[in-house]
Amino acid sequence: MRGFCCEKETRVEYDVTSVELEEPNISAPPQAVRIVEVLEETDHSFELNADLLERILLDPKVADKKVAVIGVAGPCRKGKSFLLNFFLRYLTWESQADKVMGEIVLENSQWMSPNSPLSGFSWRGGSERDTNGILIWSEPFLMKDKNGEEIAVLLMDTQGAFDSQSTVKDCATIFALSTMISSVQIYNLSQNIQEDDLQHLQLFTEYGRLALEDSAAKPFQSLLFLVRDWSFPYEAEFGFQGGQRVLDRRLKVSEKQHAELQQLRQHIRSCFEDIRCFLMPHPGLTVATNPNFDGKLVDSRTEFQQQLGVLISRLLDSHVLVHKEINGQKMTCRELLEYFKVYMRIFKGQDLPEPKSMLMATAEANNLAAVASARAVYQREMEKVCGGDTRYMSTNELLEQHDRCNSVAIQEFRNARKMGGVEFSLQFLDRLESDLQESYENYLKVNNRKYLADAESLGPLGGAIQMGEALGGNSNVTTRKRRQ
Ligand SMILES: Nc1nc2c(ncn2[C@@H]2O[C@H](COP(=O)(O)OP(=O)(O)OP(=O)(O)O)[C@@H](O)[C@H]2O)c(=O)[nH]1
Ligand SMILES: [Mg+2]
Repeated sequence: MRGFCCEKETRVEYDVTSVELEEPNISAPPQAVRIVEVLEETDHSFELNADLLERILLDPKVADKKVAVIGVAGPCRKGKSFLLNFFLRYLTWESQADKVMGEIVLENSQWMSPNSPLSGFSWRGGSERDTNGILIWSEPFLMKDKNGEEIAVLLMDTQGAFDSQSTVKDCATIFALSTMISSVQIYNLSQNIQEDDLQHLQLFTEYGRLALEDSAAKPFQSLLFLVRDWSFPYEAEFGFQGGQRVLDRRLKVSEKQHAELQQLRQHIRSCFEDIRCFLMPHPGLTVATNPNFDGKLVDSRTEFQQQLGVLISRLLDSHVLVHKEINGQKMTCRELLEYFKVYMRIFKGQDLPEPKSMLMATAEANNLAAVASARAVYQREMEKVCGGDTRYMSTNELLEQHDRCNSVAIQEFRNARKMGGVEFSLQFLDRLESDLQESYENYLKVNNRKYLADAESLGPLGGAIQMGEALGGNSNVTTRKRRQ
């Protein structure tokens, strides 16, 4: 693994800025650029800044090089952009080292530069979300992979999930896109891996999987659970090893578990080729709470600095760097661009179902269940009086029976305990009414067929009498308009 010497630290200026420009000109310094924007002011649609992405990925320096994409995603306000800036630092140092120092082995820790304020991807303290959409660093870094081939490394930052301005669809789309584009997706979590974290991962990856063509292969590549502020090193030590133990426990499937829990775990395992976990210590109160903290590592706990060094130098180690692959093919930057455009088109289109919050999904499910049992009540009651085995009855009589059974069924629906509130329920009531009307029309047809069959069995005279009755009494053998 390559290291860096102190000389470098004084000579090399970080060529980074925290400004996110939409349209950098050719000579602008490298910077974080927003390639996917969520139009929150209007309809929450997604816009790809294709020109910008083309300029980055079709740059002749990288266009036909294989690519690795490191993406960070997860709940908002948990230090994602902050972390990514250290990746940026590492890569900046390494690319400078290549230029200036050639193959000289340098001290590893110098890229951490304890007294430099942290810049690059926009980050900040406070409770309000910061990152919007998806950003990448405008200059891919060139590294050599284990075979000595040059590979372009892209860093990708994403909007945090579950902030107060994003819909479930926004969160699912951002997370899914990031999972589909990354070769290593970092799932950044705070304190622990909890069941709800796994449920969200399931929801988001399932959404991504829907957007992909069916294929036998696992759809996504490497997933790293990154647990920040891990406070139980006496149970599992910081780093990859302790992380693996926690992960094994969380993803363990046992027969004693409820089927739902087993399924969730199987789903996650089936989505990724490789799943790891890293436990990070707490960085100290200055990092977590001081509004004037500007990102200097010297203000963080030594333990945190050490583990940051371990994590980043391991993930970006050229011997283990994960190439971006799609269907088993290693992607070049040029190819990745095309995939990006296709994925965006899918997410912008109308084909994908709307992902829902857990409450909405549950409320919808139990409203639908209430519709189904009310419909069953209607059928049961109607079958008793005008089912296939019963005799023909006049249309008025049938209508009366329908009105009676309809009321019983509607009452059944109203009495059922349902989640989601009254307003939400109304659309299901509407649906029930239209289902019942449809059923009534079927009963009416069956009844009319009985009438014809009876008429035939009575012969020409009886038939004429019955026809006369029907025409005189109730010739209106038609359907009634649905009442509002
Ligand atoms: N407790 C804790 N705080 C951290 C850690 N790393 C960074 N922070 C702080 O977390 C705050 C938010 O950092 P950001 O990088 O902007 O967080 P983010 O996840 O990108 O936030 P959004 O873009 O809004 O989703 C900053 O005050 C950081 O100093 C960590 O490991 N633990
Ligand atoms: Mg951020």
